Amino acid sequence: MKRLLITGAAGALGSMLRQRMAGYADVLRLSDVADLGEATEHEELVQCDLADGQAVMDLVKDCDAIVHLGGISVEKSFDLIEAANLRGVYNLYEAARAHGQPRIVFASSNHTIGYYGQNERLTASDPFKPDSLYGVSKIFGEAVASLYHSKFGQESALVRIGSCTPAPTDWRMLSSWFSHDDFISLIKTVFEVPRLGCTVVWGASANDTGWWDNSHADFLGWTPKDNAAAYADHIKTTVPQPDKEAAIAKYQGGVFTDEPIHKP
Ligand code: NAI
Ligand code: 15L
Repeated sequence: MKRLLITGAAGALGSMLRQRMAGYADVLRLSDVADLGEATEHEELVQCDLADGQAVMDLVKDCDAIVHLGGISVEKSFDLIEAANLRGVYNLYEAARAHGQPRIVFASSNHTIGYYGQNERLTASDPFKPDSLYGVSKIFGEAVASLYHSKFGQESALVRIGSCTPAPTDWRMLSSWFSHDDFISLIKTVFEVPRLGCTVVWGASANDTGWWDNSHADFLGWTPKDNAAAYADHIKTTVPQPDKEAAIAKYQGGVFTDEPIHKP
């Protein structure tokens, strides 16, 4: 691959991918509204706001594939979410349409379905149950991806990421954890399979107590390798078990269900 674009490259997952995906493409084009530091030899740095349509149009030019991580990643006021996550994702898909339709990994979220109980098991066909305006914005992103697939043939992976961290750190993450290695192997699979379509993938490792069924996406040939169960003894002996009525123990989206509607 010649040029891979990563948006949100100054963030937690973007910084990880900046390191771990170096060498996957001839050039990594890294973008964020925040400062990205110094470019290495095989990097291009573009500081821009995803809400700026012309800037995003220029950003996507000449890219062969996109990992779209940029945007608000927690619950915030509607104004902030509207600019970065609604307008931002529209700008990205319009730019992709203008520039040869590179494949897109869209970082969706478990907060699209966060109000399901932790005693429920979901498939990709289950209806949305967002737990926040943030979750609603990810549903909007998935809908834009679906529209551009039906209308123009744009291919995307809609990765409903659980909790993508170096290791699980609480009881909920024994089910929602997505290891960095598994995320990277998924991204590579998405860019290498002959046919992607517009496919939802639950972004979770092979956790013993997982909630989400990825069998609809078996055709991708992707299998997560890590399992949060390897950390279960450590978590159960070091992290107090939450009350079963607490949001973090009751809902798949955890504490996001406790969030108010934020005002600017
Ligand atoms: P993060 O908040 O660390 O990174 C997001 C980046 O987007 C930040 O560097 C921020 O400056 C940038 N950004 C925000 N608004 C922008 C705008 N208007 N224009 C350009 N850039 C903007 O989030 P993290 O954890 O790295 O997550 C990356 C993506 O994955 C996010 O879209 C998040 O919603 C999604 N995700 C992450 C999960 C996780 O476990 N880390 C779980 C589910 C989804
Ligand atoms: C997300 O969507 C957030 O971006 C991340 O910060 C975590 O809160 C994650 O979900 C999670 O649910 O653990």
